[in-house]
Amino acid sequence: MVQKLKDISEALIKGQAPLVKELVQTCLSNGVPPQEILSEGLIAGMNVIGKRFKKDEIFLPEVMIAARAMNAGLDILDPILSKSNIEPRGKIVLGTVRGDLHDVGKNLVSMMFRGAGFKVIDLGIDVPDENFVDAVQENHPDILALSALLTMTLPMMKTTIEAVEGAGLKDEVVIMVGGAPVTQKFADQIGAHGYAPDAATAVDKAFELMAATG
Ligand code: B1M
Repeated sequence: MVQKLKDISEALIKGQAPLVKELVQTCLSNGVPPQEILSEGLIAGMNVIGKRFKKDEIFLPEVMIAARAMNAGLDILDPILSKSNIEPRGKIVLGTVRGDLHDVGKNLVSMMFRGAGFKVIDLGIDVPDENFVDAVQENHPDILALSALLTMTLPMMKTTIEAVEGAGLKDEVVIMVGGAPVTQKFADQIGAHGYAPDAATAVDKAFELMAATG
């Protein structure tokens, strides 16, 4: 079965979604624990993709295709994992801020987070401040992750953080921001706890921030 888990990683790296699906099913039918399939098959494969992407060895299309294959596997494991009460590594509320319709980067970040074992509550695009606040109140996430692609929508990150603060939730959740026009300096200026320039770094940053806040 160890070979089958390696096969899942390989198929994911090659972006073979139907094969990933089939291999995950086979492993489950053979009694491999879903957590093992997730960590040693899917996450192991996605880690390779994340590293290659970071080093510019592969590019966006390969990442998106691999992410789709990852999701094909996750779709099968998701209901089983939640049923068996296996704790996710953390909970993240994620969305693209108000006025911004770009979702490719956010989706990629979401897939990377999911690939690293986080439960992601994805609010979608054009998300008003109050929806972020409601989602934090309802879900008690470890991290609130905001994405923006337009210079014009950057101020919405600030208003969202102010809304979270206004609702008395700023000390309860770590706020992370990212997207092409976002910089570390901007993140500091608006009072975000963390910034990541890309999807692979976003995962590292999420773990770092969670470790720092205990
Ligand atoms: Co728009 N658009 N767009 N667009 N668009 C840009 C962003 C732009 C740079 C193009 C340009 O002019 N060169 C420009 C913004 C300029 C600026 O403000 N500085 C722009 C503009 C102006 C507009 C419109 C205003 C155009 C118009 O209507 N006149 C309009 C605005 C609509 C709106 O949002 N209200 C608009 C519309 C659109 C489409 C709808 C056509 C389409 C979006 C489709 C979709 O998302 N479903 C679109 C697209 C595709 C782009 C470009 C071409 C590509 C964006 C993309 O998907 N990149 C873009 C030009 C470009 O980036 N080259 C452009 C790939 C993606 C993987 O990268 O999103 O950067 P990215 O995500 C990265 C990182 O940023 C980071 O990780 C990701 C992966 O590594 N990241 C995070 C993202 N979120 C993160 C969160 C994190 C951490 C990291 O933590 C929470």
